[in-house]
Amino acid sequence: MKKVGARISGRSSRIIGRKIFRYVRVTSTQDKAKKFAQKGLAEGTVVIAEIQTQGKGRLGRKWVSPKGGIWLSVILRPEITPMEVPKTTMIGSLAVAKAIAELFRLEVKLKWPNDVLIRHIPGIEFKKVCGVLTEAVSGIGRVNYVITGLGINVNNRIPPALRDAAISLKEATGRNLSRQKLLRKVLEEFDKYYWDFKRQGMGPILKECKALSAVLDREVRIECADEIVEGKALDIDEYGALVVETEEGKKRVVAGDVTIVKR
Ligand code: BT5
Repeated sequence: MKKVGARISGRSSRIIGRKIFRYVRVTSTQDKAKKFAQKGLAEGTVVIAEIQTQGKGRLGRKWVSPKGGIWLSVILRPEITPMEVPKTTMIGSLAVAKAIAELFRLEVKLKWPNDVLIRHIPGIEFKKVCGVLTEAVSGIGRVNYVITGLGINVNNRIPPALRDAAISLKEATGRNLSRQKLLRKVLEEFDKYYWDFKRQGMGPILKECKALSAVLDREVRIECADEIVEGKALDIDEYGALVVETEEGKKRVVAGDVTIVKR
């Protein structure tokens, strides 16, 4: 594992990205960031790599991470309970969605709980451009630290097996993009929303997430760890849970994989 230009600092961020550790190749930026967090490195520290050899999705799934994308993890130390951890996923995905929308004028949506989707032509399907992975280490009733990982397909190639559901920004815009510019914008947005969250809680952030939601008001099928929930997605509550109107009444779902049921 090679470290290049570690500790690039001096940006005007308040928290996120005050220290950035850059690597050419790592197993996963999540693991690097976790080690740094255990050593006591500050909130806002970012670990970024050109290539991940064992990029991680949720539930032990793989995240394809070749050269050309943005693969990064951020150390957060919010004063929250374990139940509130999904809030950090919302903050991270909103930051990416905003950065993409502003820089590239693409239509963006958030697919609960952790995907950012884009489309470049009206009428075609939205596809996944970014996935967010949040891992927390908690003590009794209190979160010790959170590692929020952002995987953004920028100029990287998408393997054929994923092309039905995944897209890169290069494909959507038709050109090679500056990863440095996007990285700066993502960290800036993350910093802004995280700062807002610390000062005012989730209120305004939740409102923005709901406005961009791809699932609200839609008929959904959610595969959870031990059940399948079907019904109409009614709301996202302030803990980041999805509220679904099912045949048996309202259900609150904390995590799962959503399929939007087309009618
Ligand atoms: C996620 O999981 O979407 C979370 C992805 C987080 C990746 C970042 S990169 C930096 C940091 N370091 C890591 O090791 N991870 C984080 P999930 O919702 O479980 O989606 C995983 C599924 O997305 C896979 O099973 C594939 O179907 C699909 N997938 C894999 N690679 C992809 C890619 N590059 N783009 C779009 N979809 C992908």
